[in-house]
Amino acid sequence: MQPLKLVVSGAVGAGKTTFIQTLSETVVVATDVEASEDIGKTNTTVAMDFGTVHVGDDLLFLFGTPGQERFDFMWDVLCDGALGLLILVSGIKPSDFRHSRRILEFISTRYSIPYLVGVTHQDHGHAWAAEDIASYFETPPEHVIGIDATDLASCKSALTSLLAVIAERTDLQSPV
Ligand SMILES: Nc1nc2c(ncn2[C@@H]2O[C@H](COP(=O)(O)OP(=O)(O)OP(=O)(O)O)[C@@H](O)[C@H]2O)c(=O)[nH]1
Ligand SMILES: [Mg+2]
Repeated sequence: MQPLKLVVSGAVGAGKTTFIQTLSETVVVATDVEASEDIGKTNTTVAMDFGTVHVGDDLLFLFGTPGQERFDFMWDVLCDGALGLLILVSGIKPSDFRHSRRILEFISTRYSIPYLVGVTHQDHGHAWAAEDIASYFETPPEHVIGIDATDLASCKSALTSLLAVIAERTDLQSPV
């Protein structure tokens, strides 16, 4: 069976690399290097992350994009043929919400693929909740989920929700 390709995107530090590292059953191919400018953390992804995970009999390929805008050209490379998109937003970085919303609008329009928004850092007491981000992004609340990207059960739950969104969209597009 063909592996299913999913893309994980979002702003710098949203938790893309962490999410893929938490879920992957194989050693993650990561391209993190020391950031050459002040982005609020030491390392950043410059090309992609790649990991794999099974859900039932399905093999999923997880591709993570870089967060910095200067690497936006990687989106075309990584989103080609993708079945679904997970946009991660850090729930403790409200200063990034506007940029994250732009990423969601740009990427979902350009590639027209089903998406789920994951609000990370839910293990921090003061993180923004999924329903608040849904309202800010003007996105149906069922398409936004809170995540702790360091926790396997939480990442699996997000993956299951994304697969449900993909299945829902596929059903809608199937000829009757
Ligand atoms: N506690 C906690 N830490 C998180 C969570 N998500 C990410 N982090 C931490 O946040 C930092 C940044 O996470 P990364 O996974 O590198 O973020 P990224 O989106 O890949 O960032 P770029 O590649 O620079 O765009 C790391 O120290 C992670 O451990 C979360 O849900 N909970
Ligand atoms: Mg990264």
